[in-house]
Amino acid sequence: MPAFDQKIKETAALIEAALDRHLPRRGGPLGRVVDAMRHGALDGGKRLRPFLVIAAADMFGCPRERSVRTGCAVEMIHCYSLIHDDLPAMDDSDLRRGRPSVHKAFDEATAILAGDALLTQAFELLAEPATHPDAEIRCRLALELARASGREGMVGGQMIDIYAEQKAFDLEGIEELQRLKTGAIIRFSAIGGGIVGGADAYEVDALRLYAEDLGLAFQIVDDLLDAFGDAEALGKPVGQDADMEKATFVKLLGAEGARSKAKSLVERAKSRLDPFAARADALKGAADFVFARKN
Ligand code: GRG
Repeated sequence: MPAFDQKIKETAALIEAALDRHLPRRGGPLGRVVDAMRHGALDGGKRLRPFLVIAAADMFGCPRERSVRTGCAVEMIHCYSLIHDDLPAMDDSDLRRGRPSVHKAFDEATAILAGDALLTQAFELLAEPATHPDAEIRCRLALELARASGREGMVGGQMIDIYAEQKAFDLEGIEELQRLKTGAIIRFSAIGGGIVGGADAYEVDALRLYAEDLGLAFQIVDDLLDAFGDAEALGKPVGQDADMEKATFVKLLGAEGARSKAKSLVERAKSRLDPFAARADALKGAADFVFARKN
């Protein structure tokens, strides 16, 4: 197995174990929402966002407990967004990560509550002193994650996306939509790792520039996978964008145009990390991984 694949698998195992600890099973009616949270958050996913957090934090010698907690917070937000996105009111998907989506395995009310509880627990995790002894750092993490997740971030992007289904979007419009919908959480992952690791303002800025290019490349590859990928490898149906007549990078640029744009964004993302020299190898590997991924 290539060294990077091994590395991201090791991080995924760390995150899986930590999420398992943060979501202890319990009995009674309350236990049902915990089971649904576990269904949505455990046992699946590449854990790319926590990988970015941990790889960025490692560059500054951050203790693993702090970066794993920050990584779990961002993964909880990501999983909440997938649970809600799969609901009949949004993308209406029965399958996620090769398994029934949460509202199929449970029911819609439980899926809404499970998403809500993951969203709120993410901020609980960041606010707890074990994330960082300095309350100002914890507050900065919560502020940045709130901005990335909410009105001017992922939620705003999702709103535009739902509206855009009836509208023709140009390249600029779709870049703006994706900067919010998927880009904002990827951006948080890199800068959050820097913040929890004690990066200075200049270093956080370099991470931000890296992640902005990476987030866009990630979305372009996502569009390519939806158009040309393998449903089994993806763990979800393909061709959904075309079925819903969505504006995508593939539709606007063609397959080759989209692929070459993703490649040049990945190369530029890596060059943003030059100031960190070899310390940034894991983040550079993540950029290549995003371009080459099959799911
Ligand atoms: C419901 C508020 C709200 C927002 C939903 C991110 C999102 C907004 C919806 C997800 C729809 C989607 C499939 C978007 C494409 C990009 C994306 C987030 C793909 C899934 O992320 P991966 O590939 O998934 O990192 P894994 O399963 O590996 O974690």
